[in-house]
Order: sequence, then C-alpha cells, then structure tokens
Amino acid sequence: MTTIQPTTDGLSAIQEGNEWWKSAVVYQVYPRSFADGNGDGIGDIQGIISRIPHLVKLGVDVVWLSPVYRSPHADAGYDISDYQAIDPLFGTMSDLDQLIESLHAVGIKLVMDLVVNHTSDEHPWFIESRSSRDNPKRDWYWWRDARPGTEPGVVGTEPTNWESFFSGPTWSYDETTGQYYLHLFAAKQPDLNWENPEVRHAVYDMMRWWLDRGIDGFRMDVINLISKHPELPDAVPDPVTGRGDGSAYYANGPRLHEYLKEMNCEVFEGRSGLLTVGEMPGVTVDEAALVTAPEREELNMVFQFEHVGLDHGRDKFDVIPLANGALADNFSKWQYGLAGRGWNSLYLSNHDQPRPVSRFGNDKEYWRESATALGTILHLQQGTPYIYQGEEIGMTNSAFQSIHDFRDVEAFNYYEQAQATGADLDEVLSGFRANGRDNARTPVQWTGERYAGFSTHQPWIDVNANHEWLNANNQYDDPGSVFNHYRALIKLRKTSRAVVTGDFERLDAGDASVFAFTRTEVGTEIRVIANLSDNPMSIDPGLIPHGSQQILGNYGDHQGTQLRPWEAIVLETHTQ
Ligand code: ISL
Ligand code: CA
Repeated sequence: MTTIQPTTDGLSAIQEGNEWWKSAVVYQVYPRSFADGNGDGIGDIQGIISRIPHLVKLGVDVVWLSPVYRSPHADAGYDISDYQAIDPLFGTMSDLDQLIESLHAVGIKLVMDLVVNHTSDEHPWFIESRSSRDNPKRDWYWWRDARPGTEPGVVGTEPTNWESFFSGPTWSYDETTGQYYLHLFAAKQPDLNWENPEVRHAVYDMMRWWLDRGIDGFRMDVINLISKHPELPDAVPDPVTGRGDGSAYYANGPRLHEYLKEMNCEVFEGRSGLLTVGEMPGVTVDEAALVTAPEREELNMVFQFEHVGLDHGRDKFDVIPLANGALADNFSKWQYGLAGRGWNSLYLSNHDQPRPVSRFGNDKEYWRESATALGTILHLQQGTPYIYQGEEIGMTNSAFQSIHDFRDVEAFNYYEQAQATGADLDEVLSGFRANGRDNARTPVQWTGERYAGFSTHQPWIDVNANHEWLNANNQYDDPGSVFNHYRALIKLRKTSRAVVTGDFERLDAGDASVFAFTRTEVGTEIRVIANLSDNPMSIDPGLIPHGSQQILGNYGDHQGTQLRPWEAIVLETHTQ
C-alpha cells in the first residue's frame, strides 16, 4: 500500500488563517472525463478516488468537482433533478462520502458545484410548478404569458426576445397551463425564481446539508444570473433571428448582492475553512470588487470571463485571432483592478473552454514551451490559481471531424440554428474545433494505451489520438515536462510569500509579446518575464535585476537578454 503525505505538510506558515484559500491551488475534476472506475466508458467517483495519487504528486490543495448529482444529463449534469442524490452514472452517496474522506486523508479539500440559477425540468420542484397555475410552487420559476396580442406557442410570441446561451429563445411554451417558462440555457434547464424567499431558503437548506456532510465549499454556477430585472425588458434584436443579448436584464441584477449576502449569512456564518467562488459571465472589475471585498461578506472570489472572450467575434464560434499582448493586458487589468479591494481567481481553462495550449499557445512546434509559459504567467499572478484536468500535462484540442464527433448540447443547438438560417456549416464546424466545449471534455490522458488509461471500454467521447505520446505517465519522471513545471509552480506558491500576497506590477518589456511583471513583498521581489510568441525576443538588459537568481524557467538557465520562443523565466531578488 502506498502512503500519501498530506500536501500541506510544513506549510502552515502560509496556509494559516481564515484566508487559507489565498495560498491554495484548486484542481477541477470534470467527472465524466476524468477516470472510469467501473469500465462503462464514463468517468465516475471511484475513478476519481483511484487517481488521488496524481493530485497528491501535483500538490494541489482543493478539488472542485463538477456536478455528480442526479440529472437527465441534458447539459452534462448542469441540469439537476435532485440536489441531494448522486447520479447512478457516477456512483452512490457512499462513494461520495468515501471521496470526501480519501481527499481529506491526504489534506485535500473538496468543493462541490452549486447549480441553482436553474434546475432540470425533471426536478420535482419544476414538475409541481408546471402542473397548474395555482400550484404552491408555481412562483418558484419564471412563468409569463405570451406577448400581448399574439397567439401563444408560436416563434416570436415569447415574453422577451432574449437569445439563449444555447441558441434559440429563452422561453418555452407549456401547453398544460398555456404559459411560457424562462430558461437562459437549454429548455430542460428552467430558471429558478430567486425573488421568491421559499426558493432561496430551500437552496440554503440544501447547501447546509452538504456542508454538514463534510464538503469544503462551493463553486457557484452562473451565480450572477440569479437576480433578473423585474420588468424583463427586450434586447436589441438581431436582424436575422429577431432575438438579442438580454444579459443587461438578467446578469448582475439589482438584488444580486442582497442574495449573496443573505446566503453568506444563512449558510456560511459560523463555519470556517470554506472556499466560495462564483462563476460570473459578464462581470466587471467593479462588480467583482464588490462581491469579493472581504468586509462585505459575499464570496471569496469570482470567475470573470473577459480573457476567455478575447477571441470571440460575432459570437464564440466566430473565432478571431488574439491581438498581440491582449492576454497580458487583460490579466494586468484585473490584477490592478482588484488589488487591495477583493481577490482574483486565475484560470486559463475549465470544462467550458478549449484547451489553453491550443488557444493561447502553439500546440505544434512549441507545445511544451507554450504550455509551461502559459502556466507560469497564470500561477505567478496574485490570486488563487485553478487547474483544469489535463491542463497540467498540456492536453490539446481534439481533431473532431464531423458534427457526430461532438457531444455538447451547445454545439448541437447552434448547429441546428445554423442549418435553419443557411449558415456555412464548414465554418461552424471549424468554430467548434477551435472553441467548442467538447475540447475540454475528451478523456484525461493517463497512459499511451488504448483509451488512454481512462477506461477499458470505448469512452462516451473519443480519446484524443495524441494520447500515444501526450500522457501523464510519460511526464512523471521527465524533469522538463509540463507536469513537473506545474508541480514546481505550485511548490513555489507554497514556499514564497511574495507569490501569495506580493504586489503585482507590470513592467514595460518593449515588445507586446513579452509579458513581464513583478510580485513584491517586504524583502523579496519575484520577477516573471515570458515571451508569449513563436519568435525569439531580445529584452532590455535593465529588465534583469543585478543580483537576481533564476528560480524557475522552461528552458533551463536563461541566455542573457535573449528569450527563446515561449521562454518564461522567474527571477528572485532579495532586496533587504
Ligand atoms: O460556454 C458557454 C456558453 O457559450 C458559457 O457561456 C457558459 O454557458 C457559461 O460559462 C455558464 O457556464 C455554466 O453554466 C452552464 C453550463 O452549461 C456550464 O457548463 C457551466 O459551467 C449552465 O449550467
Ligand atoms: Ca464509469
């Protein structure tokens, strides 16, 4: 039997206190695609337990587990029909208890996904709500009549003209009661009505139940969408579909802070050691500062979306090239924007985003170099870094051929709409290849074997063919591997206070492709200089401080003022 040492051993100096999450690194597990324990081709909880040694080796402190709750899987588990049951696809409640216990035994916390902007349409709350207009749960969801003077049930008569995140209207007509219900996502994901205090208190009860079970916090799905503009105004219509972006009326709504504060008070007060992070598409720096200001007692941190929107044209599948320096500019904006006001979460990817080495790096000639350079600039900013499964080994986007290779409801709905409006379907598919969510959802590549060591069975979505060389096993013992670079970055956070709390300052590196910044804490300066391009770059000699020492790099020792393609160096200087 292998014994595993807790990752936090000996690090109490930095880990202490209520704000332990400032020095933590979070690892996201997307259960369907992580590891399959029972050989049915779908990842599950026993599979996760079997791979805990990987997490320990990497050195992460927290696992964020994407939904494992009972669900019809219209949106891969983000459509929940029972918040307090485990979907049989993933295992049982006792498997989950075993996961909590096994992670805690090695000093890793478990944060669960909280999806309460909407439920599944198969949740008993919605089944009741739709059963009659006077059902006590009618008002738990958003029910509205068709537009005045129109025939209900026909396209264009929906109560608002908002475009759903997953294409099409955000309202579906329900024959039984002759009204429409709101769903910002798929039709099988009706939005809960947070205006109703019964809804809020049912959610808080459920959250307390999970915390009592031993979990360590929540990642809150689209939590800034829970407060809608009460009048539900129309959006500016698109000339082709007649629908438009209604986010001004459903994101960051008027009661958001009130709800978060109430949740904090009802659920988190009197408990310690928790982590709360809110997913917030469209959040601004100022809004994020309000949510994360410690004295306001809302959330610890939020996921902002600006840097993962830089390559969106008309929409996410109209992919435009990233301007030189755009990523660094955006990161810097958030570093300065939240400094001393709130706290950043740092991420390059998650289960909704393409693979960062393919999107922001060069997954061909400079695969290893760009994956490690991107990891370096992310992990050494101020904030809590999140690693999405497979990112730590540099997994890439997949070569999906036809629409049949995709599995995501977002892609299917978009494709259908594109067909209906006569759009160029080849272009649509190339948009999916670049930015589709399925890129993140191919099985984790553990080994070079058939099915990549993920399963013994044909997986629910194809394994990326590059698993033959790109896999965790190949990287564990290679000191220059992406895995060992990530490991070194995590270790640096554990041993350097400057990395955790040091002030961020961006340096002018001459060329926009070089991202340079310092993190300073009394007595120490950590300096990161990263060439985010395929070309060699020379930097100003003044950028390398006298007496500095290179403590990390992705090419070994740096060569004076010449940076090789995607070279990232980390220099430490003692200033006292
Ligand atoms: O990928 C997106 C759609 O274009 C994102 O905008 C995504 O929908 C948004 O980030 C919200 O994501 C979260 O809620 C969705 C779920 O599908 C995602 O997986 C989840 O992370 C609805 O629950
Ligand atoms: Ca399984």
